Amino acid sequence: MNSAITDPLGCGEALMQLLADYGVDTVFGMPGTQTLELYRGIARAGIRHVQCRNEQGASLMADGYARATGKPGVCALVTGPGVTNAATGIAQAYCDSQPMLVISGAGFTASLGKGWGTVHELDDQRAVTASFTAFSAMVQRPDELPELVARAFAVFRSSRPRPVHLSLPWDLVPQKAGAGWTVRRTPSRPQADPMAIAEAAELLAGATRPLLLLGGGAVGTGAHARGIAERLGAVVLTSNAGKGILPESHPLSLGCSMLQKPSQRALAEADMVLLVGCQVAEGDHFLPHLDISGAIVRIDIDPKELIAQYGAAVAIQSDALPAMAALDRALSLCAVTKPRAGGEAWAQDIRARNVASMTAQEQRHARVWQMLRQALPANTLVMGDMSQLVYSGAFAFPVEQEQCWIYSGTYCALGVALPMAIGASIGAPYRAVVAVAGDGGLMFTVNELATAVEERLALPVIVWNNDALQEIAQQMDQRAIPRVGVEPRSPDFIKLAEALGCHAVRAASADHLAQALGAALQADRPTLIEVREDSPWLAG
Ligand SMILES: Cc1ncc(C[n+]2csc(CCOP(=O)(O)OP(=O)(O)O)c2C)c(N)n1
Ligand SMILES: [Mg+2]
Repeated sequence: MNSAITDPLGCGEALMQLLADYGVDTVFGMPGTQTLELYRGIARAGIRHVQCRNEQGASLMADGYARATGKPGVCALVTGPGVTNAATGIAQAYCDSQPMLVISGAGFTASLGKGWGTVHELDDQRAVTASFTAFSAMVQRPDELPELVARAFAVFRSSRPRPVHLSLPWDLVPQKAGAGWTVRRTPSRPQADPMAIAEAAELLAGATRPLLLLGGGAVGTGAHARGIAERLGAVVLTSNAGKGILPESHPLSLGCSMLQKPSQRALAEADMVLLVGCQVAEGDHFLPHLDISGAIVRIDIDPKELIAQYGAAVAIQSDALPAMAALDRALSLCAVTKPRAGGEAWAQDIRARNVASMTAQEQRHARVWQMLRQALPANTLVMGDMSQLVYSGAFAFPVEQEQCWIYSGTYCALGVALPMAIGASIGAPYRAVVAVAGDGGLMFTVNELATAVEERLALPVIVWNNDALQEIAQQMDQRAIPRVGVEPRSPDFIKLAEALGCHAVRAASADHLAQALGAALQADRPTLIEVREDSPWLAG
């Protein structure tokens, strides 16, 4: 008979019930001996559990879920290898400011740090994740947990979101929880200082060649970004995380083209840059430092960002939405309306020079992205891996909406696209989600196709196959380094995907690719679609 229902609740049950009360409906994970009582809690709270094939998949799925829903992705891991396997996904979420709650086991309290050779032993598990989490805590007593969970949700909802890791010793999880396990109110978010907004508005109003640079922190501010840009006749550039905040067909848009030299020059030539929720991170432009010589008005929720790398003339610590709304209003009240024609002509010229600067290889990539654009719904969420096709997609795949393009160029870890797409597809089942990965990148996490099959996800997984780790191979060629370690033998992707339970097809023409994508989005399982770079139908 069922002896699982205990009253009062054990810590594992109380924790999962509390998370459900905070709105958690899904946990990505892999159980083990030390987390059994957590799993009793998952079952009791009615939370959906998605079983990864390796904990790296769990943390990446949690990240993908967070990006598709705006809610924290949650993973449940065993101590030791569960945590170290998951490190890549946690560190990526840290780099990209994503909310993630990592709950893991830990050894017996008495054994922690002693080096007794306990199973899954790590000398200091808290320290392992401390450098890529907002905070990492080894829980000492059950009554600490409600406050730690509240603190995690304060990070997720009220400041720059980042992962949080709670380690639960084996002997703590079954203990009686006690009272006080209730949801605590989330703190309000920081709002811009009106004096700083007035100063920023005055500076921007005096600009002759203004440029807006929007990052992931500016998501949700599209209407105000558009209002400000149109009022100032400013051109608008985005990072990968900000792609689509302004529809890329807008005449003032430069799209997500920080990789392209003419856009980099525009950034250097602008006399005023409004930089919103954007790190200007290397992963977006592949340079040690971008040249920004104009004065900078910077808006960011994190004070560290406001003084990082590029000094700002006005540095506004705020949630981006109220700051952009206030700036838009301030510019409208002082009736600033610059002629848009100058900015539009400048944008048109930069766009034309960006197109002219594309290499033959980038043009081939652009043809693929045009085909995908035509075949996919406008709000499709594309998860990109670290493949040359994806680097070009930043500027060659036009989007009209924000949060349709995810490329994690800062942590830049191969293999992330497939598990992130699984998490996104689970979080947003009504939305088309597509993973795009190279032949090298896919092999890092190809095992998670089994998870996608189990979850019956209508997920197209596009493999860009050039039989090489081509980005690195070409860098070796350029430096006359012999090709060492860049031509791994790939499996037959079609057979591999079929063996894991997927549909699989090799695209034989543009029409075939479109038809395969259409079918994949309606299927009862994932579909691997192999696109070979040397396909004759992709030749110009
Ligand atoms: C975990 C990890 N290891 C190594 C690298 C270095 N790296 C960057 S791109 C790349 C090649 C990727 O090959 P593939 O996925 O086939 O894409 P392609 O460049 O061929 O389009 C490598 C090895 C990385 N980014 N991440
Ligand atoms: Mg490759």
